[in-house]
Amino acid sequence: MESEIRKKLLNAFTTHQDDYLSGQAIADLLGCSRTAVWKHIENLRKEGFEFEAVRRKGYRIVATPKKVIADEIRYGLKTNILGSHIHYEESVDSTQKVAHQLATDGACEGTIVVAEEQISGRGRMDRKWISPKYTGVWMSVILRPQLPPHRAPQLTLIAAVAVVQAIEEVTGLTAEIKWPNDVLINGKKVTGILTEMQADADRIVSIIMGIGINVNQKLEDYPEEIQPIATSLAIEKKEEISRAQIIQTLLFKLEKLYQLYLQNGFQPIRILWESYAISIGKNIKARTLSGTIVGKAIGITDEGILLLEDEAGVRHQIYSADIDLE
Ligand code: BT5
Repeated sequence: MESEIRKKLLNAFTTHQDDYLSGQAIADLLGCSRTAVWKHIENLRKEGFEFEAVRRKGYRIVATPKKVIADEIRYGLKTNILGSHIHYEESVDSTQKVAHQLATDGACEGTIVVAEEQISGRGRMDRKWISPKYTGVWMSVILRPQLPPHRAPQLTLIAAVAVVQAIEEVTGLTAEIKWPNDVLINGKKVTGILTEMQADADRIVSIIMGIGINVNQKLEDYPEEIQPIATSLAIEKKEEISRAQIIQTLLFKLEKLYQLYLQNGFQPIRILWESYAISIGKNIKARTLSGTIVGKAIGITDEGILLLEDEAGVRHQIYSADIDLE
């Protein structure tokens, strides 16, 4: 369907959500015949919109598509770079895998990969990320910062700040960050971030920033073992949330923070990150590959590394770990 007509039609329905719109009113609005109106409505039905049609009253939208079609993300997207290319898939192994391939093939900065479902969604260290169909934001963003590889972990922290801000703006819910890559609401995980990179010895070639946000899952949609630790925006807010709106707001926040970071370095991000972090100032247990360290989380360094002070007052720099709050 021509995009202008589609936009006008959807606008008319969303501004008259509880009323019926007569075929004639729509025809007048679009400047077309009533037969053409019927055709446009049929096209929207094919996209997954559901209408109730009542004689002498007209049409009313009763359900919007479950899909986050690329168009829905594009309209109203206020970014310059992020989302300039949207690669949309119904089902993938992992959006990370698709994005890696696109990046290798030369995809430009800001290209995003969004899927309705991931069959083998990935967490860190080969763990699984549960990504059921039509429920969450399963997205990978390709970035090409001109930076040395050791700065890549900072990008995970930027993503976490952007997620917290986007969740807050769209839903009003307060989310918190657990170092390095978890976003929690009421102590349960609502988002995981996986930052991977392609790099030469001295510079980043591309960053593949994977973000998984649980949006409309119900608790029973999760396998039993993660039910105690996972939540979704809909569970917390007690209403369905638009995934397209989450993506748009997230990309907007992410772009702003990314530009701030490229211009002014990590310091301003660090301050924001620490203001949203739950673990800072608390006693934590850091499970690293080389052992477990218990102590107080002091903050993060300008590199984005976690600083932990043990009982003897010795400071440890934690590069990679799973954190338990004591
Ligand atoms: C993460 O790993 O939290 C990173 C998750 C990144 C997912 C995104 S989605 C788009 C892109 N494409 C991908 O394939 N991945 C990225 P980690 O910190 O290792 O946490 C993984 C652990 O979180 C699992 O072992 C489970 O315990 C738990 N988990 C799995 N699925 C979950 C979900 N949907 N919600 C909450 N917790 C989950």
